[in-house]
Amino acid sequence: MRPSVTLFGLARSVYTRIARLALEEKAVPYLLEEVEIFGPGGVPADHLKRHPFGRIPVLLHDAFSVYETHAICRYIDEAFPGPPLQPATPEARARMTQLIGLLDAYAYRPMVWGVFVQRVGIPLRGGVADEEVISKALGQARTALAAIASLAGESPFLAGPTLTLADLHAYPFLRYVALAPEGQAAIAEHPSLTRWLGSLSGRPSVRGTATEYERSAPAGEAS
Ligand SMILES: N[C@@H](CCC(=O)N[C@@H](CS)C(=O)NCC(=O)O)C(=O)O
Repeated sequence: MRPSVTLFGLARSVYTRIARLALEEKAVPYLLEEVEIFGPGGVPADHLKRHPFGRIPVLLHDAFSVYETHAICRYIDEAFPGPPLQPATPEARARMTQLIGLLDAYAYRPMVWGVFVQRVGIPLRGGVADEEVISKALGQARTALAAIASLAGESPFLAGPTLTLADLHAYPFLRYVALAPEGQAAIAEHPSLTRWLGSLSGRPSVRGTATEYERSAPAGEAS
């Protein structure tokens, strides 16, 4: 039987993975329907009906449709049983939301497009990385990494003692940035982030959503 939840996205997309991590952590059965928005034809017309900005992911639960990843993840957490993914105290909740806002506003573009796509994605397709883009993005990524490390302190998870949506939002970005040698080095400047990345890497949700890029990474890299 088809599950009541469909996630429209791409397995290799960081934002799709964030939503998948929330679904997996809550053990919600779902179907991932791949929508190739980066193809030569651009965003498929039927996807623009789901998402007016042509982005991924979009979640459909029965007749309820929602886009914007943080909204999707909060919905998953609140609509389904399973371990809560949002902390109880106002302070920890604010910290979680602050981290997610920071990741969206200041980390996604430099980490994913500036460092990962340039250093890993483009060469894999036979292209040549733009070193100027990488160098500028790396500076911005370092600022974001320092801010995340400072907010998390020595907590086992980014917003405190338990796993929250902030961890699920950060992992795909940091995992991709770590696939670039200079990204890995920037993360290594923060031992607490290296430990956090390593501990999340062992979770079944993370292993079950590993992307093609991680699977082809040399053993031991950015584990
Ligand atoms: N604000 C959106 C961002 C989603 C997003 O940018 N997704 C990427 C894929 S990881 C995308 O659709 N990129 C297409 C583009 O940049 O045109 C959200 O939170 O869902």
